Amino acid sequence: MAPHGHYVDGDWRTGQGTATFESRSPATRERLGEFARGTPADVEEAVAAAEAAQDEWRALSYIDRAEFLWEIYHELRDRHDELGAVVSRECGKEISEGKADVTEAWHMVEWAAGNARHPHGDVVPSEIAAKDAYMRRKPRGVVGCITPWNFPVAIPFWHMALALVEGNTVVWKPAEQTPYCAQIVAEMFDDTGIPDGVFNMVQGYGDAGNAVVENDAVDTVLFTGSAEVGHSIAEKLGGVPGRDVVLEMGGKNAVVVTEEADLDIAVHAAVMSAFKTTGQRCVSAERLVVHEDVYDDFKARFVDLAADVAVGDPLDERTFMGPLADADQVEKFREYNALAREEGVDVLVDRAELADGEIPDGHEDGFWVGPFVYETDYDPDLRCIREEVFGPHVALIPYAGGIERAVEIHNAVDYGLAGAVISEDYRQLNYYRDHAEVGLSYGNLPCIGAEVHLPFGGVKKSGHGPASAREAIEAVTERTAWTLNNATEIE
Ligand code: TXE
Repeated sequence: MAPHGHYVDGDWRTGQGTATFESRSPATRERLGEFARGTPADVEEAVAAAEAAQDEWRALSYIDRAEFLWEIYHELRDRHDELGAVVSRECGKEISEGKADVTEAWHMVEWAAGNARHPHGDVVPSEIAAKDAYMRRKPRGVVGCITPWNFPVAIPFWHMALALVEGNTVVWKPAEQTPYCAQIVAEMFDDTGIPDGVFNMVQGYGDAGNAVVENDAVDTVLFTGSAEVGHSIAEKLGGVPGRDVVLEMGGKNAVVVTEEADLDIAVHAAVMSAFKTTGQRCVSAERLVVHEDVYDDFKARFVDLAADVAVGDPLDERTFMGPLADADQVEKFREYNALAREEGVDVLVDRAELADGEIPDGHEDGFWVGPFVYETDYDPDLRCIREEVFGPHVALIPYAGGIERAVEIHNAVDYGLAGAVISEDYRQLNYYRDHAEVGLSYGNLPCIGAEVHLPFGGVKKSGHGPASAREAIEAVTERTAWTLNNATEIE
C-alpha cells in the first residue's frame, strides 16, 4: 500500500521527498501505517496554499466558518470510542485516557465554533462626541501549529479550531510519533469540504517543524512540546516584527501535602498526578513535597500503591498505566533514574524494569516501564528534582516549617506550569494560590486536568500565554482600532 501523504491545498500529496516513516504501537510494536516524511519544500507549498486561501476564508462570516467545525464536532462525538482506541493504540495511553483525548478535542471544537456567535470587539468611548470608536479583531493570517504526541487529537484542535473560526488559515505539523491520528484528523477536515488551502497538514519530523517556524509567511506559530525546541523557536522568532509565537512546554510540577492535609485526598492526588498517562502529561507531577508530620503515613500509603499500579495493555480497561511513548522516552527515564541514584537518593520503588509476567503476552517488544519512586531531602543542586523526566519518576521530599517553606521548594525550579496543594486549612490554600509560580494550580485535586474554557499555559521556562480559552483569541487575532465620523448634521 502506498504511504499516506500530506494534505495540502485540498489534495492528498506524496510530497517532494522520497523518505517515509512508520507508526508503530508503543505497546506491541504492531505497524499502524506508513507515512510520507515531509520536507521543507512540502511545508513551503502548504504555507503558499494557506496564504492563497486567506481571502476566500475571511470573506465567510464567523458563523459560516464555524459550520465546518460543527461537522467535525459531530464526527468526533459519533466516532468517540473508535477514535479513543486509535489514540490508545498509537500513543499507548490506557483506553479511558484515549477516549478522554477525543472528548477534550470535541470540547475545544464546541467552544471554538460556539465562539463564532459571541461578540468579537468593543465599543470604546471617544474623546470626540462626533466620533464612534471600536476595537475590532482581525485574523493574524497563516497560523503554524506544531504539536506533540501525548494528546494527539486534543492538542491539535486546541491549536487549530479557534484559529480557523477566527479567520486564519493553518499549516499543521503533527508529531512524528502519532501520524495515524493526524491522518484521521486531516480526513475529517477533508470530509467537511472546507475550502482548499484553509487547512493543511504536513507529516514529518523536526526539520518540517523548523520549516514552519522559518517561513516568514507564517504569522503566528503555536507550539506545544519540549522546552529545548520551544526555546529555540522563541530565539528565532522573539522580536521579529509581525511574527508571534505561543509556547506551551513542560514542567517539573509538584504536589504539596501539608500537615493539615486529608491523607486520602493527598494519596489519591499524588497517584493520579504522578502516574496517569505514565507520567507523560505536561502537568504530571514528579515531586511530592510533604510535611514531616504526615510524611511517614503518606509515604507508606503512596509507596504501597506505586508498587501495585497496574501496568499493562492500554486497551484493557483494568490497566492504569500503558507503556511509554517511544524508545527515546524509555532512554530518558532510565538515564534520570540512574542520575537520581548517582545523586544519592534513597530508592523506595524501582519497577523501571518490569518483572517477568508483568508484561502482557504478545506485548514483549513494547516500551514498558513501571514507577520509580525515591526520597531525598531538598537540595537545590540535585538535577533529578529540577529537570523534567516525562515518565513515572517521582521524588518524595519532606519539609519542616510552614506552607511558606513548602512553596519555596515548590517554586525552586526553572519551570512554572502546574502544581497542587492538599490541605484542609483555608489559609494554607490561599497562601499557595497566591505564591505558587505556576500557570495552573489545583487545591485538593490532582495536579492534572484541563478545561477548554479555562486558561491553560505556564510561566517561567514552561512558556508564555495560554493556548486555550478567551486569552487564546489574542494569539490568533490582531486588535485594531476603527473610528468613524458619526456626525448627523451636514454643515
Ligand atoms: O518533543 P519535541 P519530543 C517534553 C518531554 C519529552 C520531551 C521530548 O520532556 O520527554 O519534550 O519530546 C517538533 N523546530 N514534552 O521529542 O522534540 C516535533 O516534530 C520545530 C512535553 O516529542 O519538542 C513535534 O511535532 N519543530 C510536551 C513537536 O515539535 C520541531 C509534550 C514536539 O517535539 C523541532 C511533548 C524544531 N527544531 C514533549 N524539533 C508537553 N508540553 O506536554 C522537533 N519539532
